[in-house]
Amino acid sequence: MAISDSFVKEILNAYDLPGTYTGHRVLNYGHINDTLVVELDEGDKVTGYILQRINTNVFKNAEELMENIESVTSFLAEKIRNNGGDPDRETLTVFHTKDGKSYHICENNDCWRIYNYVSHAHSLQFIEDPEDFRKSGEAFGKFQCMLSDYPSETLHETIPDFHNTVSRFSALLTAIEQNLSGRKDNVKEEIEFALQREKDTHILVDLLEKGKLPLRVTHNDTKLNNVMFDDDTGDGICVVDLDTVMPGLSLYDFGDSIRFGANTASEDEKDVSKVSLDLGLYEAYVKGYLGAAGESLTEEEIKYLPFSAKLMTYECGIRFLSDYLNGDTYFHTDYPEHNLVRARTQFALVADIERKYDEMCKITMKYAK
Ligand code: GN1
Ligand code: MG
Repeated sequence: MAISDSFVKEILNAYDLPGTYTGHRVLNYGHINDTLVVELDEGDKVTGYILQRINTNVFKNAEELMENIESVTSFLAEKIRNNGGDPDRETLTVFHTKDGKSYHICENNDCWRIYNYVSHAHSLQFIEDPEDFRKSGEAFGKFQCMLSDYPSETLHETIPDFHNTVSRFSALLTAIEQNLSGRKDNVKEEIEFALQREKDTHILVDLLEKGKLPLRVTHNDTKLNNVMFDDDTGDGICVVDLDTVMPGLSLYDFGDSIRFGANTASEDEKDVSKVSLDLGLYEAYVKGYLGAAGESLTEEEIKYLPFSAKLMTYECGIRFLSDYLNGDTYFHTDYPEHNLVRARTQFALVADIERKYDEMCKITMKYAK
């Protein structure tokens, strides 16, 4: 994504931020939105801001999306303030345009928003030290707790059925049936792998329907790179990427974190023999997450933690596979087989989780109180 300075200036012009624009850099980690850090020179200091293009193909209603984010971040800011924390570093803040809007629509119809840039902090794409993963578990556990009394009925469902694995499975069946990309014959093995596990897709959805798992306000996209770590302490200080904060299951958040962070390979590793579930990392996350959120979780939720890791990995795999079959219309891709490579890593991880499942259950119970 190349964005010209004049384009950035056009967006900044809609806002009333102090200082003179001196340049920007691209942050290219997400698969959905485009993100830049822009710098404004205020004379005695330079302030960074996050400038982000909302993917309106994925988030159809920017108004509702931003309403959710503004109200969740104000709620969090107040809690952080009351706890003696610093809301400028511990949560996102949405800046308003000169005419009071939470996003700006450019002449070309692009939709952009501006957030504070969390300074003296960094994100991680890969875990090297298990302690970092424990801290990320702690950050998401705390996030979950802080939102436990948020009135969930006031939130819009920014993407309906986002983690409904039964719907995701039926979307896969449609993608196979339609074969819009004509690639179906390349992925017979992957399709077979996905179809064999259909029964898993009903488990959490059924428990929720029967009232055996509580509906909470959850993040729903708890990838490692959605936590900002303090440069000095290494603590996970701020949870970002709040587009999918909606009512959901705590298990979606736990499972998705494991899927991404406890994999010994990256999400788009081409050599699937490098993919495996690192039990040490699994343990580190369980420890951090249960340490921060444990009290608020039910026995049933804790019992399904290992399963959620398998299910969220499977779900992500079938989403990548569906997008590959549909002709790469959803996730950003860097090369034609990118979604297939991603689907393969997810399925390899599912297979490894199946092998290590009993061990994962034992580890989980060790930290359950
Ligand atoms: C997308 O934007 P990003 O990269 O944080 C996706 C997640 C997937 C993830 C896979 C709104 O997240 O659901 O798990 O890619 N977000 C959306 O890496 O679909
Ligand atoms: Mg995201």
